[in-house]
Amino acid sequence: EGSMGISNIATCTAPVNIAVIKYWGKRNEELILPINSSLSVTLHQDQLKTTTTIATSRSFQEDRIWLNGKEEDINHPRLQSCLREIRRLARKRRSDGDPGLDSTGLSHKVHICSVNNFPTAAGLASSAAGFACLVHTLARVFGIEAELSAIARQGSGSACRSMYGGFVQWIMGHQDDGKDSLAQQVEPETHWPELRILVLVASAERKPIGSTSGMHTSVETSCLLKHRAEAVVPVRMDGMIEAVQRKDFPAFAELTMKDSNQFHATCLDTYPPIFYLNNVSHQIINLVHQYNNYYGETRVAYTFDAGPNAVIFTLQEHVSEFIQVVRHFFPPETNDGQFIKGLPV
Ligand code: 2P0
Repeated sequence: EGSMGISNIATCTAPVNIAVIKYWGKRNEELILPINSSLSVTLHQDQLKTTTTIATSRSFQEDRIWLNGKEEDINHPRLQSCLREIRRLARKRRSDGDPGLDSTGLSHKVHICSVNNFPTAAGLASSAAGFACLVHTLARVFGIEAELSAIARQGSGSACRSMYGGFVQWIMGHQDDGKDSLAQQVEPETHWPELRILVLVASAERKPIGSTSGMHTSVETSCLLKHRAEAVVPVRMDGMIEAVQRKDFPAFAELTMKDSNQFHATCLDTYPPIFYLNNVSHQIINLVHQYNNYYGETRVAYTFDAGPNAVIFTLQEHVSEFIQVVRHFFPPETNDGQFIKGLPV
């Protein structure tokens, strides 16, 4: 550590999470407080993930950030929220008498460098892994050990769920200050080792309507969304937690598909309507139902976020057969619906 040197540096990774009970709609846009709770599965660290390195130094003149090698605007309001909240915790820790930080560390500027190992903005939850990783790495650099999901939430709602592994719920909370709007692990990553996730890429294009503005319009215009948040999701959250705890695949799968379908129905109910699914997505939905129907049991489930790419849940014993079926109906050379990756959860 010299006068021009790095005073502190940390590198962390955070994985993408896939929601099986969807978050769509905010009651407070600044604090990012949702209108309903949600539940997701966090992937393993070595799969779709963000890696972030953060350094602090007294020689840094200002806070700066690079995303996938390109410098971006540090004044992004949500980025500023995360930086402000972490520095607030660090100051509090020092004023509480913890010697974890030297007296100058707090005034040091940060340089942030973040990379994804998957294409951004193809509806594969890059902001979730990105903000989870940012907040976790900042906490490392500033020596903070606290509940961080409420800070990650202020970067991107779904990011709070990537702060934990395994099966995670984001409890919507009821307070106006958002202190009770937190992520909580339902079961750890070791709980259901047979569960598998596949991603079927129907299009790698950037989605036409981002989640933040899409859900804003839905809250303003969709009465189906209001009904969903008030009457449907609370019941589904209980059912999903029970299905996960019992490792009941058919119950888990049915709720997952119904919730994906209802989310996309609320997009259609939005005015003007939002279309995230394409023809390939619809064909995959049909294929999954025909496959399950053929066996007379629910072996495979789909879910779609704010884009046309399918995320498939199944059990290890059915993975290779289902991939063969997908390859048969979507041969890579004749169709843009190409299979990319089989991911153990
Ligand atoms: C989810 N999605 O639960 C849902 C399902 C997309 C569809 O969370 O405005 O990027 O940053 O809070 O978290 C995408 O929304 O939105 C999302 P902001 P976010 O995964």
